[in-house]
Amino acid sequence: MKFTSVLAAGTAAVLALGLTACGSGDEGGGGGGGGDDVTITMLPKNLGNPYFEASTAGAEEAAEELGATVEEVGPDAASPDAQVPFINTAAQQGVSALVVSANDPTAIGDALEEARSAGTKVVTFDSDTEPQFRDLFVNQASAEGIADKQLELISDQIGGEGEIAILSASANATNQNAWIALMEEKLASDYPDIELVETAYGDDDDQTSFDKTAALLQSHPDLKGIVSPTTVGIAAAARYVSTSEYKGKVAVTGLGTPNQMREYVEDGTVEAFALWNPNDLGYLATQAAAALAAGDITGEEGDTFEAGRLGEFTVGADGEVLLGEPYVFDKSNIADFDF
Ligand code: RAM
Repeated sequence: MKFTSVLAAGTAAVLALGLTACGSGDEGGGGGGGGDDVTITMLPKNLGNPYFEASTAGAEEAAEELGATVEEVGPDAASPDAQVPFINTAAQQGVSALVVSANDPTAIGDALEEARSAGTKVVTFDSDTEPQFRDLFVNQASAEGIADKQLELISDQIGGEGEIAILSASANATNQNAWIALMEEKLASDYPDIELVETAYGDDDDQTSFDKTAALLQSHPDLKGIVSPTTVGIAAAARYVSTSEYKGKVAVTGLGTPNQMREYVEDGTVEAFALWNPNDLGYLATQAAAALAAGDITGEEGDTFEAGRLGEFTVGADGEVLLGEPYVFDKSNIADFDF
């Protein structure tokens, strides 16, 4: 069941079912790949981020359905080459597939190449490498869709004019940098009265993001809004603003998880923000990894595979598989979600 179609149904009960109840049963019926000998290493940008905890839960659900095993490993800090030792270990262990959200488009490239030449399939999800380093990229939504949605949100929330800042994740993150580049382009062409005055980096670290929020607000006294395209950043920015003189004056939006943002939506700090379902993203990436490992697909454009409860997916250009489109959360619907 796709997140988008569940949302279209608009039923909280169905949604809860879609998000939580699908882990049980359906053994072996989930998709094409899998089997007892399929081993998958899940490597998020860093550990301790609820977003990746949700994607790993989705990976475990898919692995259980497929009869595969999944192990999550990862660094504490989301720095460019911190994932290299984990990739090397996975290659030495001879795992069937590595599912990785990249902290940098090239820094882990050599390690991934070595893993692939040892026979490990590589699926990037959430944040890609350059395409030559992996077999597939499972993308949460189109970069354009994600960029446009965040600009719509901030523009609505500041009345279409004024200074804004971006509080991003780490400076090299492939996903955030792609979205920011598109937001900059779109701002210039479609939002002439909004000025992006600074982009700061909180490194997907809560305290750093909190401190950078304070610094942005101090350096730009006319700031009307902060767009944070990271679940760690937006939660830290909202926490800072919620107890400050800026509450109700400076808009905070971007990409967040409902569980982390609920209190700030309910107390009026945050009007609306967006995301997709990270659980589904990890589930889909694991299904794709298993299909590659089983030889059901090679990652060529036009390849199709069954992804369990999410249905059939087709590999697009540049080895990309698309989960869906971003979804907006606000006071009217946030109580319906639990992730
Ligand atoms: C953080 C990470 C992740 C990103 C989300 C929106 O959890 O930076 O890569 O996709 O935010």
